[in-house]
Amino acid sequence: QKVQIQPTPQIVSQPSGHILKPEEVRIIGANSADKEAVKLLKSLFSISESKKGFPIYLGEKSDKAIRKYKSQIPNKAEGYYLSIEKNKIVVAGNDERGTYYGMQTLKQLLVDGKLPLLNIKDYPDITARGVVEGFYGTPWNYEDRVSQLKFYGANKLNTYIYGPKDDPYHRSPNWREPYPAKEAKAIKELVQVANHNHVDFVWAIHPGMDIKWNTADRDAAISKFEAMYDLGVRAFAVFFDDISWEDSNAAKQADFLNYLDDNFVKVKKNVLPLILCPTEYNKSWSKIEKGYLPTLGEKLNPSIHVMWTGDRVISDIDRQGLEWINQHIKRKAYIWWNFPVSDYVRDHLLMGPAYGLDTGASDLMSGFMSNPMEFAEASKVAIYSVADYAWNIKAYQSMEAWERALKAVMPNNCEMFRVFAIHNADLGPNGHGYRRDESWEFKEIAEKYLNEVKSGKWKVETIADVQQEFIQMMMSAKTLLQSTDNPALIDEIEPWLLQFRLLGESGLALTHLQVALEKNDKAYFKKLYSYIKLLKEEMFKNSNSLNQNPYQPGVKTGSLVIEPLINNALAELSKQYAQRYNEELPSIANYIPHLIYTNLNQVENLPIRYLHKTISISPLLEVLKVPANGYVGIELVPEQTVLHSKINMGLDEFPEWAKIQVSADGDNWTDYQGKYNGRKEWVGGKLEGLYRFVRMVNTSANEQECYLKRFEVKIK
Ligand code: LTM
Repeated sequence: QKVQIQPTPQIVSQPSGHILKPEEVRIIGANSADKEAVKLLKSLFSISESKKGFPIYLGEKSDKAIRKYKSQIPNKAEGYYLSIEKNKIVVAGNDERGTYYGMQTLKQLLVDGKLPLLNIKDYPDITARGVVEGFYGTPWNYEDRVSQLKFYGANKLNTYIYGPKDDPYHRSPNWREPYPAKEAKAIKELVQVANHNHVDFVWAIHPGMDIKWNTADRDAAISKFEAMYDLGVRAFAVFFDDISWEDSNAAKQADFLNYLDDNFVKVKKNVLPLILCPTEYNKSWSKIEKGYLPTLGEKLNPSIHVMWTGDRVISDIDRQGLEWINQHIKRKAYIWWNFPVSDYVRDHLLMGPAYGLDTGASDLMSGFMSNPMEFAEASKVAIYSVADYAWNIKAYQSMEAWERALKAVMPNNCEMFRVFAIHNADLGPNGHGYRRDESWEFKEIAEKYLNEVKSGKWKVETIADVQQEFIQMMMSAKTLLQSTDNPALIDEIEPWLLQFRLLGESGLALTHLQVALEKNDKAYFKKLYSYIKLLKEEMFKNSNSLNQNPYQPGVKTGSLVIEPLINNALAELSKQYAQRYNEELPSIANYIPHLIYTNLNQVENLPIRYLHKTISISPLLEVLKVPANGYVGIELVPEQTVLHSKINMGLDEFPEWAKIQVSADGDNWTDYQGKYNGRKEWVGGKLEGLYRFVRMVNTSANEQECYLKRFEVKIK
């Protein structure tokens, strides 16, 4: 019998049989043991005071009840010893949290009324493990957070950092103000839920957009911390990410943090060490010669943690990168892992495995936090895996963790959920250039099928394999849409399920086009082709009505393998039709000819969107650095009449250093005149003649900074 424990424990003995769940248990140590562990135990067994009850020894290493087992307990924070024998059970923690985690393991081991006979010595590799709710977009709601905190407790994650970018009381404009009563009450309750689940609720402040480096603002931060302390918060973070580099003076940031540390954290005594997210939070943005990170390393009080996203904003985490940062900050990096966050690819879901994490780096990190999607329930697939990784790094296997995560999140319809997840893993082209594998079990078949379609020599088995996948997609969508397994999850992913079903259906219809060609049935081919067109139209409609957000609106699914397969095979089959019947069919594959036009690495991979004759660049969330002669814009293919253009650089006034220009050939440029509107956007009107390029260019001699909140061109 194989025992399955999440996260993967450090040392487990081979089970030597099992015992039946005792009818009644007697807790030895209930009065001194961790209260939450006792509660959990009481929820699993019926409790008896009588001597006949099956004995369960419960408590921490200093407790009398546990004294005999003290030497068995790993001498590690949050570690525990668990032993299940024929005549007794021992759950002994190195500390309270250890006992609680031991109980969580016992809970998992109780399957079908049986318990395996074994013993476990277990402890986490990384001190702080959890989630930073640090994304842009709609913050999680109260129910999401309650469900998350319970999930963390069950998966032995001990930290939740509250820092949603779109909470105005976390960031500007209201970081100095206390929360209104309703929000304050919700936070107070959440802190209590966190405590019940042994999760440290860390409240983060993000003052960097408008902070003044003076006493008034230092004290404003302390007052805010005091207000949060009154709500029960006992752990704090300060974020300086995604602010203008001009405000990112390391010495001033370090002074600010030390001030909060000396005058608040250390004074309170029961507050955990501060956490800082610096402005240079990844290697690709770091200019060591300018001294930002080394200054933090030198000046910050040693107890303050420093967050780090890796070699890039969105990045794998490896030993080499960790060694690099640790030497500069003079402490172990506290990882802010930007996965499965999707705030820069909001039309995609990131449901694939959590891979790219070094399994030999446990000694180099002080914390590991996952930044999730705005879809809380869907994010649990990745969070489950992060819990496994951060607990037992050497043993981590991303695929195996992923399979278990799917079961944990969708226990009854797990197989159908797997079909959905496997085809919804990649992010599509994006500004960070971060991609994930997708449809990995189907890729080869897809390639084979497309080659056979192209050569006209197809095999029945290949078609059958492809049809099976498309039918599975349809079944998956339908089953999940009707599933009551995890209603909150289905609610979040419904737009993608609807789209997934249509994609499967169009794929299935596509395979019948071949049959029609084979039978030389022109009329049937045309009917099928129109049907696929209808399906595509419905998908287009979905993309323009569901998941509408100002960044990447719409719903993309199966975008790495399935969708291109369908489009390519469709183009090929309509070509074959045209050759055979000498009749062109209208193209129904969606293809955008227009391109981003830039010489800046930071934006060269940003996707382009084309809707209602408007071409737009997918907005950038971080600060854009524009060197002298740097430009960003749109290439219109072929050249077009420009009706209007709108550019939002997130600046109060149109900057002197920039010009908006147009060109027909990319060599000769004309200034494009426009006006700043009330929404701080530059707007240019209709242009005479045809143009191929519209761009914003830095005409000054120095590097400049701005945002890229909107860049769109409407054509005739
Ligand atoms: O990554 C950090 C430290 N900051 C922001 C996050 O808030 C955001 O969610 C991610 C992904 O877009 N990128 C950031 O720069």
